[in-house]
Amino acid sequence: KDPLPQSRHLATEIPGPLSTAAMQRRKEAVSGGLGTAMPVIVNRAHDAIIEDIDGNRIIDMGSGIGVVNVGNSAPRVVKAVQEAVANFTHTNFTTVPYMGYIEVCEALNRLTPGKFKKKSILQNSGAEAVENAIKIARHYTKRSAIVVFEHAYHGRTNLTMALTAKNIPYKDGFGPFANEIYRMPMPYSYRWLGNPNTIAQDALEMVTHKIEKEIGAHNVAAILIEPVVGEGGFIVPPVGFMPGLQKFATENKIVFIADEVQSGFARTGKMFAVEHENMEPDMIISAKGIAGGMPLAAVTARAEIMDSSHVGGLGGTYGGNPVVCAAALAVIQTIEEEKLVDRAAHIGTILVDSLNALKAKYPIIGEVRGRGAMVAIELVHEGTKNPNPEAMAKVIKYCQSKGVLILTAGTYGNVIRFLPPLVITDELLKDALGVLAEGFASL
Ligand code: PLZ
Repeated sequence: KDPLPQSRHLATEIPGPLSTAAMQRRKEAVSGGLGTAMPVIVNRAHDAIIEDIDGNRIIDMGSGIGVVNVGNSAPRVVKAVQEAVANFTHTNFTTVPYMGYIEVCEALNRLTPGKFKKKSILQNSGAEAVENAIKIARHYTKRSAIVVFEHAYHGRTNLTMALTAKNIPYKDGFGPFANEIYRMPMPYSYRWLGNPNTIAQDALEMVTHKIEKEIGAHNVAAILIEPVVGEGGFIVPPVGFMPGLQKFATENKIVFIADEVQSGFARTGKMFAVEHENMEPDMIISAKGIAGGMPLAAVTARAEIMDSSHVGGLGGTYGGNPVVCAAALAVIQTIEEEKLVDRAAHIGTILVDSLNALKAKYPIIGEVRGRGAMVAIELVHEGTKNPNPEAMAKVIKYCQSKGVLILTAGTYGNVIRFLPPLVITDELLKDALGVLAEGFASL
């Protein structure tokens, strides 16, 4: 098969006639509860280019929501999956174990920060891993309260909906929700009303005071936080906040859990985003980037926490399926051999420089923020901080019409987020940013 050229190409209008016809079939056959970011049908995708069925080549600035960090159909992943599936498709790890599962756990225990003995468990989705993390922390501490934050996203299952902050679209009408979940203020620097110079300390005092007075620290099983808040709009907690929180957790025998589903696996210019503050969480949740698009998620924690459940207390039919484990091992090899952690930092520099130049020109860009190749801009009305989702929608639509796929985010629906595959060439990245600049000029 011809390799897919890593360049943008418009063969038709976007969406083209074949995609438009297929989207009509989708409308008839598929639940209306699912959204569509870009109404084209993919034919194939390699590295940072998605080719649709009309022959358009689209630059992928979203990586399938931060999943194909190693690129779409990365060669090592394709080979590993093909070999694994030809060997055996499934036994269930708790029925007849296999080496791939063990090796992925060994790799996670090695790659996650923390100079203590760790163990892991594998699941199918980020939400399922978050559910397991909470189960394990509750079992270990024999406590029930869970502390989460404003703007958080942790999934769409019943428990993880309760952990997630935003009502529309994630929760509305889907309750009742699980109890014993307590939501705390998130120090969102751009929108913080207090003293900008003492946000981390002030927020820490506020949160720990609330935990002590409103819940009782001795009732708290876990504090769950995204080291870079993902769906909520790429909010980076101010430096010092998370380490302070973890110190409080440790003092009170609370399990400190980092949800690195979106921020992990090389995305932020570190293997895990907590490494930016030299943190060693008790527990880390991985998914998305871990297996190059194959469904895999994991919980990694201190061995004593992971071993506290009784035998048979944890499990699942597919979790850590052999084919998916082979993909994960190939992803880890790719990240290490292609030095994608450094590459993420490099991409981040290009993104931030280019977006800051745009911000200087267009006052509706209120803030440029993020870590590594996890960067966003927040759009506001000129001279205010009032969210500007209309401008966001127009810019995104313009980019799509020119063959650039860019994702959105944010509690106020006004954040444009950049999560390109880490193998994207500088040339392709700059082309996409050029189209984005045209999008702002077109407003
Ligand atoms: N934790 C931090 O970002 C998934 C959601 C897409 P799953 N984010 C993308 C959508 O609209 O459904 C996510 C996340 C963080 C957990 C999850 C959940 O991961 O694999 O989607 O279950």
